[in-house]
Order: sequence, then structure tokens, then C-alpha cells
Amino acid sequence: MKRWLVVVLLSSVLLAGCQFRPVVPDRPVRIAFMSDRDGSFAVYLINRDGSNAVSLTPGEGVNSGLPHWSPAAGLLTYITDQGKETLVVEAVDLAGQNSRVLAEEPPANASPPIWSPTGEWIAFSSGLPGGSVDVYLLNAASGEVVNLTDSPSQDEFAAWSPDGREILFTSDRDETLAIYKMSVEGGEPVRLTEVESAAAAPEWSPDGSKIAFMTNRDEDVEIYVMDADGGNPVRLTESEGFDGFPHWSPDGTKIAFVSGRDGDAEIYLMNSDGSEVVNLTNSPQSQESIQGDFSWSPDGRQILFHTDRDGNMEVYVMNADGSNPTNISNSPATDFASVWVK
Ligand SMILES: [Ca+2]
Ligand SMILES: [Ca+2]
Ligand SMILES: [Ca+2]
Repeated sequence: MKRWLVVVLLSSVLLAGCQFRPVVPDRPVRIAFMSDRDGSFAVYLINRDGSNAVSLTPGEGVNSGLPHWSPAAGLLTYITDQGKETLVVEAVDLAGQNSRVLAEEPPANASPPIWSPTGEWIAFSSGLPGGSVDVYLLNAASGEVVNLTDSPSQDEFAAWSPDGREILFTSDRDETLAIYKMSVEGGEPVRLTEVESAAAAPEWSPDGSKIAFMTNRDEDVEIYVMDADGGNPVRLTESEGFDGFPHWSPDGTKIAFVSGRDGDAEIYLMNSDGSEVVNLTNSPQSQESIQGDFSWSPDGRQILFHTDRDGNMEVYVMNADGSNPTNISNSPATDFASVWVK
């Protein structure tokens, strides 16, 4: 067959494939975060260049925060202490319209509500002060809340599988803090990490085959990666000082993480096999996303993080190679808990 014919045939197959892709609305990428710039904490939406900050939640006397966006549901959730007796999980669309209460929970929420990738469930951990903490699933459509872990141990939600069918949580049920996997349908949790050391902050690779996590099984805290069934744990970092909170790039080739190896918190980048480690933030006098609260943009080109380098907490965006760090919240107030919205 002639070469040009092969090219034409191949092109038409590729083009035909394109036509069957679902149509994704071309929304601009924006960022939601919480700030007390107007007196009490509220959730704001802002452009990725820092322009047009608008409040999505009522400010006066009511604290709202910990936003999380679901591309599948087209909704932003946040919690609010309206009424003070309970923490209220609410959802709002991006026009700031149609806010509605999804659930009311005891006030000791241990982790913010996180949407499943399918937009079907919202996971969070909750418990009464002094009592045990459990992982709950809230059905976004029906409002039904299920206690998934239901045990006297401290069980905290950790991560969704990419297909939304399983969750990872951390628990001290076997004495040390370990990572467990469980189906959203319920059943017995499976422990993925050893009992001899502590493990936390797991995150599934985008293709679902691996899980990155942090552990103190060596001299200090290091990042490991294991198979999704807990097999083949491999150490990725080797530094004196803290290395933790691994976050996979959307294409799965890189892992960004927080390290204190140079004396203060910075965001670092490495290949997903642990090679080619680069300090992205390079800001020796300040703490960068010390609790792992940073995230990749959906297109993998930028990273959203938090820093006190300007004297108070601000939301920053930088390119994924560390260039062009930009203060987008730019307010003397406390600005944090930012998430990508698209
Ligand atoms: Ca280390
Ligand atoms: Ca720093
Ligand atoms: Ca600020």
C-alpha cells in the first residue's frame, strides 16, 4: 500500500475516534479558596491570574470554607457552621445560585468533604469530640449519609480510587496508623501497609495501578509507592528530613511533594520513579503548603499552593517547573484551602 494512503486511512480513523468523544463544556479554569477578608470566613471564586474575586457564600457572622469542586456534578461543596450545633455540608453552582444543604453532621469533622470522581458520593470523616472518628459517604443525589467504617478506632478519609469505587482511609485499628482500602459498597477493609511503622497521605496514581504514600519506616519520613493491592513497596525519597504528601501529575509521570530537607517546607518535584528531584518553590524563609495542601491544575501545567512568604497566608500559582510564582489572593487576610475549578 502506498505510504500516503496509509496516512490518510490512519487520519480518518483518528478523526472518527475524535467525533465520539463526549462534549466537555469549555469552562475557564478558576480557583476557589477560603478567606476572612470580609470579616468571617467565606468561599471565594477567582480567575487563575488573580482577577475577579467573588464570594459564593454568605459572609456575615457565618463561617464557610473547605471548598471542593466536582467536575462531574458541576457543584462546589463547602462546610458552614450556620446554627453552630452541627457542621453543615452545602453545595452551590458557580453562579453562586441554588445553594442547598446536603447534610448536617457533628461538629468534629476531621477531614473536609471530598467528591468522588464520578460526582456520585462525597466522603468525609466525622466524630464527636473525644469519641471515635469514622468515614462517612454522603449520596449527593439523595442526601443519604452512610457510616462506612463504623468502628471504635480513628478512621479518617484519605483518597478516592480513580474509578470512584474504592476509598483509602487511615486508621489506628491495628495500633499503628496504617492505610486501608475499602469498597464504597461496604465490606471488610484491607490493610495495605505494615503494622511496624506508621503510614499516611496515600494517593492513587491516575491510572489506578499504584498508590504513593508517606511512612516513617526508615530514619525519618519518606515517600513510597506500592501496587494498588499493597504489594511491592518501593522507596522513592532518601533525605534527612520530612518528605511527604505525594501528589501525582495528571499524566502520572511525575510526583510533587513537600520536603523539609533544606530546613523549611518547600514543594519538590520528581519523576514517578524517584529520579530527578527539583526544588520548585525555593523560598527559605517561609513555609510552602506544609500540610500537603497543594494541587496540580487539570492540564498539569501549573501547581496551586499556599505560602506565608508575604507575611500572611496567601494562595499562589506557579508553573509546574517552578517558574512564575504568582500571588493570586493578594490580601492581608488569611487565604487558603484553594482548589481548581473547571
Ligand atoms: Ca526524608
Ligand atoms: Ca520554604
Ligand atoms: Ca492573605
